[in-house]
Amino acid sequence: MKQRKFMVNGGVLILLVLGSILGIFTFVLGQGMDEEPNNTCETAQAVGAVELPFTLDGSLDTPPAEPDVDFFRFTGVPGEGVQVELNGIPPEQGVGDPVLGLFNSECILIAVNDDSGSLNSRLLFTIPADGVFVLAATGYPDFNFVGEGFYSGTYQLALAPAVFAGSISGRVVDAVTGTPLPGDSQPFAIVELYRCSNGDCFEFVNSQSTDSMGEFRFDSDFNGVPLLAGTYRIIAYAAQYETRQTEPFDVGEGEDVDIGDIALTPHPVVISESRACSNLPSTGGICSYRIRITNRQDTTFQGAAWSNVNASEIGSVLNFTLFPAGPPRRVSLAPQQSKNVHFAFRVPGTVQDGAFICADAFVGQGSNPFFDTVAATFLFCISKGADGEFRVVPEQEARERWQQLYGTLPYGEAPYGKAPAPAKGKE
Ligand SMILES: [Ca+2]
Ligand SMILES: [Ca+2]
Ligand SMILES: [Ca+2]
Repeated sequence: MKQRKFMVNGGVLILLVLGSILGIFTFVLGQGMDEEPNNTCETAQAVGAVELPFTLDGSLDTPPAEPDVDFFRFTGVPGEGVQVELNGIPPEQGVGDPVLGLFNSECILIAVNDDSGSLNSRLLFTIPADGVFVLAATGYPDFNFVGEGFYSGTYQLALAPAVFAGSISGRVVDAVTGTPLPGDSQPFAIVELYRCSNGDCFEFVNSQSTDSMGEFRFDSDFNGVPLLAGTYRIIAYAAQYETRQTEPFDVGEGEDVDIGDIALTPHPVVISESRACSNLPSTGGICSYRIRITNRQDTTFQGAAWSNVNASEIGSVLNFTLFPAGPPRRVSLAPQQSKNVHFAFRVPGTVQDGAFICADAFVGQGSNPFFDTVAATFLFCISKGADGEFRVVPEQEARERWQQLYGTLPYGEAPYGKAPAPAKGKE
């Protein structure tokens, strides 16, 4: 068994040396080499202290024989930044879809990366306080690092010093009025940070809501690791605004970059404010509410507005319902004009306690408004409490409960619109 492993490694070595001599492979032979057995964190191959950059060549012999996963134990200066790549190379014989793991000296898994821009893996971390870190190389989908990956082949583990940036900050504003767009109330502005490499900016780094002044500041990725120096792009979106992405920009070592204002263009027609219905007694009653529609164009707007009521935990056989609050209302607005539109629906006292009843509103234009939508927003929710009364749920609580129930942001707050947001990389 041991001999077989040795032969595989020997074969890899010969292949790599031969490849280097013949110039078949464009990569440099690693300074370290995978030595079996190293299949558990506890029996990790001791690599010790190395000077970065450092590379190590290995192979996964998984399947068809017994499982293979490779653990390597390193030491370094606590707090120093390290960037590790696990690349399946050369392309023909390389591990097709590697997975990289980072463990601490107690063999507790700290971070995992499957794909980073390609099927190869990359992790960024700071060396723990005791100066010890263990890296594990395996193949997808062996996220438990027991050697049950679907891929075998050769790989190179490449460690390099990580050069950290300071921070990236800015502000999101309305392109027409210049007003800051807050993230903690309407229109719930959100910024996403992507890292660029090889001309693409698809590597998701982090996201946050802007604060009440429309401002944001990133100083780490979503794992809490400081930002790498490099090139970034920000995508900003807010309810009833067109999504916008910045041009790529550079952030140097230790640099704090303020990219200034990101101006979002409002949709041509917006539902600018709303008034929820008042609390209702346990016997039920009419929930009557209002929205304000504003035409932000320099041309007349013709269309229709409608509102849907969406309720769950109502105690019926289905336990949920969805219906329109009356017929759609015709809307005609002169340039920059605003108008109030009223809706109402009757809530029976028979719905069960705990019922969660929400209303949204849509505006569509032209003669096919249902299919030519220009504005949508979540309005409010009322809930039947233990005492049987229907009360308006505070906005933030309503949004959170909506997300729990339906698994998405409420209508109008998702990044709709024409500017496409890039897909988040599988992290
Ligand atoms: Ca191996
Ligand atoms: Ca191994
Ligand atoms: Ca992968």
